[in-house]
Amino acid sequence: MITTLRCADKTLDLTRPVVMGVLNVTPDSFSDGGRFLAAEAAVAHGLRLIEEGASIIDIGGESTRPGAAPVEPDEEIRRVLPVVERLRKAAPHVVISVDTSKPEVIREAVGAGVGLLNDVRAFQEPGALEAAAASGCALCLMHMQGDPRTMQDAPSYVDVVKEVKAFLDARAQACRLAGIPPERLLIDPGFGFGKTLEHNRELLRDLRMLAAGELPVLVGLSRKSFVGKLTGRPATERLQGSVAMAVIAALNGARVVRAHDVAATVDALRIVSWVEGS
Ligand code: 7PJ
Repeated sequence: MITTLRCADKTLDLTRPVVMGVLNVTPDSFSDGGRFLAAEAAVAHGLRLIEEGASIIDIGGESTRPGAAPVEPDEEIRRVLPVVERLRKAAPHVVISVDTSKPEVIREAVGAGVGLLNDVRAFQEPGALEAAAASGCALCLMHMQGDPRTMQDAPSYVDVVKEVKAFLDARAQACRLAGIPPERLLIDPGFGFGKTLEHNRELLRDLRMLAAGELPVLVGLSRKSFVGKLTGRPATERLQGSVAMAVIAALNGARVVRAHDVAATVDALRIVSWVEGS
């Protein structure tokens, strides 16, 4: 397995599982007295996540929650870029990631110095793969069935683990053909993206089927609705359930865990590293 991820001017050691902290910059997350204050508040939160032990900060300007509406590229750039620029200055050692599918946003983010491009559509939008290939950034390839507006209507698979793996293999191959070496790739089964509770269960239980390959696996389980279904808790009270999910994923080979509650997740992953003897 590849244990050193190349992220433009930085590298990330994945011999032990690390945490990617979630930093949403959608209007509902840091909305208050205007764009400048919103960006400052987002940067302050990002710095807190870094203090808590996040190795990567994932900045997202377009909600991909089930039913979410799309955002124009210019608007997404206005939300994300000031936060990328300020955070890079304030914390130059941390890998900054941007959660986007749009080539325009990718190019701006690369220019501002991000190290990782995280795309829930796995760089299938026109021009996205070319924009990503032209950077030195790492890419996270995620599986999704359908699109965020309708993906939870009726997800359907014959064999979810096989189908997700085949999709990720095909996207990794497309990346290689575009000149992106495997040292720049992460794969992600896309928990909750066009998946029923049972599909999520199979993917988590059989995560080794993905993690046994050469590419490191990233998982996003934090606060998702299936954690709510299992625990009966609203999004703000899903820390314990999310940490339990993170531990299972890490024991099954995940190398990057995307999380809102960074401090708790970092502690839990330390325990996993300890029991695995690394
Ligand atoms: C994921 C993501 C995920 C990756 C979101 C949420 C929805 N990126 N972006 N994997 N989820 N790579 O956090 O509830 O699972 S947004």
